[in-house]
Amino acid sequence: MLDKINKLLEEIKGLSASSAEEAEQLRIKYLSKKGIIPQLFQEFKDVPNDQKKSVGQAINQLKAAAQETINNLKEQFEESQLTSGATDLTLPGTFMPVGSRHPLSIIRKQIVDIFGRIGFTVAEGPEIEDDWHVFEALNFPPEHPARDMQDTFFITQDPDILLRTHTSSVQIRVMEQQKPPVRAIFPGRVFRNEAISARAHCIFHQVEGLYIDEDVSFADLRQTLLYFAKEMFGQETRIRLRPSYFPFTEPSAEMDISCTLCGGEGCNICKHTGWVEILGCGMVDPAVLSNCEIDPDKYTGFAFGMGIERIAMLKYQINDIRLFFENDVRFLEQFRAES
Ligand code: 2U9
Repeated sequence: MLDKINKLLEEIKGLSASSAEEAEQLRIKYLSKKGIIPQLFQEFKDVPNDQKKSVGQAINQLKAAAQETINNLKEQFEESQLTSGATDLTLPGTFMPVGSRHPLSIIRKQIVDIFGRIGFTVAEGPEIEDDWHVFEALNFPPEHPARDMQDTFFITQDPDILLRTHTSSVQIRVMEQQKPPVRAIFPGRVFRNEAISARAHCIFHQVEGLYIDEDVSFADLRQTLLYFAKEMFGQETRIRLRPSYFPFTEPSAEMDISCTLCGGEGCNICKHTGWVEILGCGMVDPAVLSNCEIDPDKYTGFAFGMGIERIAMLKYQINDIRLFFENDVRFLEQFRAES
């Protein structure tokens, strides 16, 4: 019996398999219920008592050796399956880079939210416009320089079709369709035929606003814009209005805020004046209301307009407008944490 066991031990040490299936066949042959080794345990009953101890030890050693050898053979195939391209679900997942919002989108959302809290809705309109909605209805005289080829992009031979130079065209469309009260803001992309520099671009983004109802006053304009400035730049922000001129508003003004960097002490951002211009505004010219068939004797309104790039440059201290349009990830990534 011991001879038989030793022979089997040698046989098992020399086992090999070329596939997981072959290894399983070996397990069945040696270790399954009717396999060779369980069979030896049956035969063990007939071994004379004086040999039981040594034969028993030998069978146990044989069984342990068979289990170890066959397990090793099986593992070898499990490993080679992994290296041959099968998916290992226990590996850590692939890193997925998370994108970030564009700074102009962040600022536009902030502006929309600030005005949304005091009842302004949002309206949008086409970028390709006609002369009426961009100039004529807004009281631009026929010879106004903004109508010139130098300033406006015309996209066909037809001088009536052009890229909007401001989102005021959307206000005209809304007023043509909807009678007062109108209280809305108008974010959008606009186009001006300007030389590109650190300060100006031929494409930029505006948010304009319009409030038309009975008894809307310049005081309403001022308080609304003061609220906006404080929400956008901090509660300590002060504003001042300087007289200006636009064809579509009368009276018109430009609004400055106290410098966000030095608080009014004087620095490079405010060119040592303590004030920074952020938007234009005014009371809607009665002629513009008439053009949209709104009775200027019954209704008054205020309007304002600002460049989103300008607000973003001030808030984030960005000194070159071209950065917004280059899509350089080193620039864009810096706004990752913002919503
Ligand atoms: C209607 C009536 C009035 C919109 C206004 C401004 C003043 C203004 C500029 C700011 C910087 C454009 O982006 S910018 O270059 N805008 O100064 N915009 S009042 O007035 C309107 C608009 C529509 C029907």
